[in-house]
Amino acid sequence: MTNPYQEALGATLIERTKRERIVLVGVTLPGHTDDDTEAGLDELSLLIDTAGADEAGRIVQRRDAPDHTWYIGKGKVEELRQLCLAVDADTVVFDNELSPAQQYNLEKLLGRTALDRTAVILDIFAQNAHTLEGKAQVELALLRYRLPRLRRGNKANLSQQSGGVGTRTRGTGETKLEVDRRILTKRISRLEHELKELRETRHLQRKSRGRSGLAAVTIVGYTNAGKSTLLNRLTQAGVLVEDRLFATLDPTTRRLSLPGGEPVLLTDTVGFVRRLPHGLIESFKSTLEVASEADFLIHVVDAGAPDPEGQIRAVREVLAEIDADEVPELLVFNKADVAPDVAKELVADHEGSVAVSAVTGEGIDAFLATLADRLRAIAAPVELLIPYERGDVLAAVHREGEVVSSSHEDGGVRVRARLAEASAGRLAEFVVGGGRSQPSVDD
Ligand SMILES: Nc1nc2c(ncn2[C@@H]2O[C@H](COP(=O)(O)OP(=O)(O)OP(=O)(O)O)[C@@H](O)[C@H]2O)c(=O)[nH]1
Ligand SMILES: [Mg+2]
Repeated sequence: MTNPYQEALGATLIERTKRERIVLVGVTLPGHTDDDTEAGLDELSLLIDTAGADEAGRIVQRRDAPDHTWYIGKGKVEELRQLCLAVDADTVVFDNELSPAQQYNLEKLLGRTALDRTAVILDIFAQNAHTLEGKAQVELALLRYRLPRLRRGNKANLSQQSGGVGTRTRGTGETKLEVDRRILTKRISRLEHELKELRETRHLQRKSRGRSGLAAVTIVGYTNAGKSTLLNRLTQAGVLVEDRLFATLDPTTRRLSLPGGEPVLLTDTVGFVRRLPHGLIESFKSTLEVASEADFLIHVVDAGAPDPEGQIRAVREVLAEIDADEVPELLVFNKADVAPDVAKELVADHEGSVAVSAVTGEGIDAFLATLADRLRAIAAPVELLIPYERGDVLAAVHREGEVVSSSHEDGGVRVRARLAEASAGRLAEFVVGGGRSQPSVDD
């Protein structure tokens, strides 16, 4: 049986009839170090393993800019070809994004499939999507990726697969490539339309949930940080947990009772990764809305990962891209059982954060108490007057709390914001009114 994603990705998909052998290619561009490139390739290697293939070797090059034709230099392409022959590799994968033309030129010269990081991530998503909405979102992302890559004589030409379409157009002067483009474009608008309808249904559901008065709390974080494990520990949700990247694609929501507080709706969702393809973010809008429309984010970080701070930055970049960077967040350093010292250091470096182990349960009670406290504070905005030159304070308020309104005055920016007690305490010199004793604006 043909996999629909195989059709969608055509010749660019990783074979799954056997484990492919893949050579990785990394390029160090100005502003980056060779260590950055190696770390990127280590992660790409994990992504490839998750997609069902094996790393057979790697090649790196330092460049001032990508080569227009092959991304790497012509000599390096020859070196790459030799390596592929030596290690018997079927495919090469670049950690950097290849243009459709570069991909084509590389394939011609190497005589092998050339992919980039985006294609690998799309491939994993395609394997892990289970719900109607998840599948539609993945297919849309795949088609958008494939459209500019369609070319004459493609291995998987749509007009051949859909039987007869090519024949019908014979004589109308329309080339097969044009027919393929038309089929893809039509399917893309159909999916966009379906997804729009699904989003609208979801909005209605959210509205009725809003009436129930429960706060919406969403667990976000780098892929494999332990988000699903945490949801399971807190709510016995029974969500699939795996030591794989992007095990979760479709959101799961459960009710959680907090100590001495109102119950909240807790949602586990898709994880993020460095340089998450923009097209994928675009296509996953409806899934990602569980983060941008949440009242509060639990940002789970794997304290045992090679570069937790880099993962935090990567997650915040995606959050900014989906307009979720102003939702208040609580940083939770997970896997404290495997990296207790690092977890302690990270907590010390990030005010208001906590360390837990979702597996052993260590730190979970303190985490729940902090969460309850932060959520109570959400209902109590304070007013701050921040001098214009204190951009750092304004940034901290945005990061640690939720800004309700802001206006410009002679002395600075007047901001009404919901802040946790700890943050409000630390910023006390800028507080001019409001506070926990005042009724909330939503009351
Ligand atoms: N030692 C240890 N392992 C953990 C902890 N939490 C999660 N893990 C492991 O980390 C791996 C990933 O856990 P998940 O809960 O699937 O992570 P996730 O963030 O939901 O990952 P994706 O859905 O793939 O983005 C699994 O092998 C878990 O058993 C923890 O506190 N300690
Ligand atoms: Mg998960």
